[in-house]
Amino acid sequence: MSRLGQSFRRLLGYKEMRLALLGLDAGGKTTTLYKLQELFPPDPAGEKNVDVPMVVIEEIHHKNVKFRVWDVDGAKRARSAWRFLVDSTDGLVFVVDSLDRERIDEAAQAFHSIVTDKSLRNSAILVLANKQDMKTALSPVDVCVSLDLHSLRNHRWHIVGTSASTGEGLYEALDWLTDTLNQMQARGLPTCVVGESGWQAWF
Ligand SMILES: Nc1nc2c(ncn2[C@@H]2O[C@H](COP(=O)(O)OP(=O)(O)O)[C@@H](O)[C@H]2O)c(=O)[nH]1
Ligand SMILES: [Mg+2]
Repeated sequence: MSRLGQSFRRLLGYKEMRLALLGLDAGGKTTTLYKLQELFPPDPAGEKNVDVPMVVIEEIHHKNVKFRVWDVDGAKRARSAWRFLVDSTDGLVFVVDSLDRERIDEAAQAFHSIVTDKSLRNSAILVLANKQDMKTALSPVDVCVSLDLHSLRNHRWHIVGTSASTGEGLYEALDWLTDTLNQMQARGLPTCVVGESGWQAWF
């Protein structure tokens, strides 16, 4: 966005939305978070880098939206806590390690157990088939089939092949999310659920 465009945005005011980055450990969540922050830097005055146990929170800006992005621990022992951390989440970004064929079913199971949680019933769902820079990666279509995304009936969802290392796919991914959430809100649809998981919207 041009400087002039940015100044107008500031006058009009940004919307604030929350994203949760979830997925098995080592899929590329933290690498994605910092690549997103490089591509979509936050306002210098914005708050950033809040660390609480299991979560790193960073801000990114795209179009008219300031996103607070929660990078949540994906280790097995931490997954049962995901549902307590997704209060007020407008967009779920589920990062899949497309190289890890052995754990693709485990990723699918983890995905479905969180996506059906009532705290995410209004959220837009973005799946990143990450590590596409590697030749042996499963394609986004393979990941879509493995996660059985077509079975999702009550969510707006999208899948993009990405590389958190190179940034490939991240513009398309964030564009989809920003445009989808803006459209939902313009139609008066809710994009999150507040205060049902027991974890209050502190951040
Ligand atoms: N080749 C490749 N490696 C990646 C990519 N994203 C992450 N990695 C690597 O995968 C490992 C785990 O990444 P990390 O972001 O820590 O995963 P997290 O546990 O989900 O936060 C690290 O060694 C990263 O460098 C990617 O798109 N391509
Ligand atoms: Mg991490």
